[in-house]
Amino acid sequence: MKVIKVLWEYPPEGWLKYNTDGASRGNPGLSSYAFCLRNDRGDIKYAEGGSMENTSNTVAEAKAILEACKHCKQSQYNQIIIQTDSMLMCKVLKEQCPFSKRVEWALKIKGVEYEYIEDDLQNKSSLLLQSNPIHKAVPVLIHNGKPLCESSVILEYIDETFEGPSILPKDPYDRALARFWAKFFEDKGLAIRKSIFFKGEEQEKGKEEVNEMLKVLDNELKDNKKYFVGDKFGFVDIVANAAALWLGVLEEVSGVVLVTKEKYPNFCGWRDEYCTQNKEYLPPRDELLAHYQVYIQRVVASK
Ligand SMILES: N[C@@H](CCC(=O)N[C@@H](CS)C(=O)NCC(=O)O)C(=O)O
Repeated sequence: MKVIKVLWEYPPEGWLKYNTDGASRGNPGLSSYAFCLRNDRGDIKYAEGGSMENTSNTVAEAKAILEACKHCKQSQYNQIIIQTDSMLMCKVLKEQCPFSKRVEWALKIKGVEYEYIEDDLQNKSSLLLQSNPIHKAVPVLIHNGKPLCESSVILEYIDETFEGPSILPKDPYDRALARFWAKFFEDKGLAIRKSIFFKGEEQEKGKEEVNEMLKVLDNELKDNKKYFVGDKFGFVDIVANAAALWLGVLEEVSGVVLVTKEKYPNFCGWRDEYCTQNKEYLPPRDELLAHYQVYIQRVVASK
């Protein structure tokens, strides 16, 4: 038997750390949750635990995190780290922004080493607010100490700044076409959100617009066309990540049906191929599903 020792690490100076755990005897079975809070010297400041009705291990892990968050909010702490041993809960809580994934994708194509800093969009960091004061959104690329915002702008910057395979086509006409299609995808973002997260008339309008988008794409992708511009993977294909993967996941978690093989066979064929060919640059579908199952509940609860 191989034993790997995992050492508990002190939080940085001035920070507090919650360690949470949940367990069930059987799945589902009698369950319990617990968490404890330590300061930067490792002293225990608070600990709590409780039993739960018959439930699963994951629900018990989630409850432990939730109770730690409630305690943190009541105590008005703001420099805190929550550590869980549940891989699934880490995946569920991890940010899964398609726009940020585009930037990481481009950096990987160019072979650029980078540091990824995740932000809490419910409680945005001062780094994010200072770097993107206009939109207050991720992604932001900080290069040579200077911030850049908007994923497609960042992709063009990466292409022009770093050596490696080109992302935009070399030919000016193809470059213009690439920008046209990238804008097309960007302009449909709000309609996708409306069709999934809104209700009533706004949702119907969103669905109509998404259907128009799918009709256009289905026509564009006829004859087994693989790439949007020319015969090489590039800029538009990276920007198309949300339509290729996120859209289907959002449909599944919301129950809203927009894409069917009968209506959009070319789009579906392209999408399947895209997800297989670009696996290494896309998050696993089950992780996205787990994330958006929780996300959609938060959106519904906030309305
Ligand atoms: N057009 C922007 C969209 C960026 C965007 O919407 N990011 C989302 C996360 S996926 C965000 O940070 N939203 C801000 C918020 O939730 O307050 C881009 O392409 O970079």
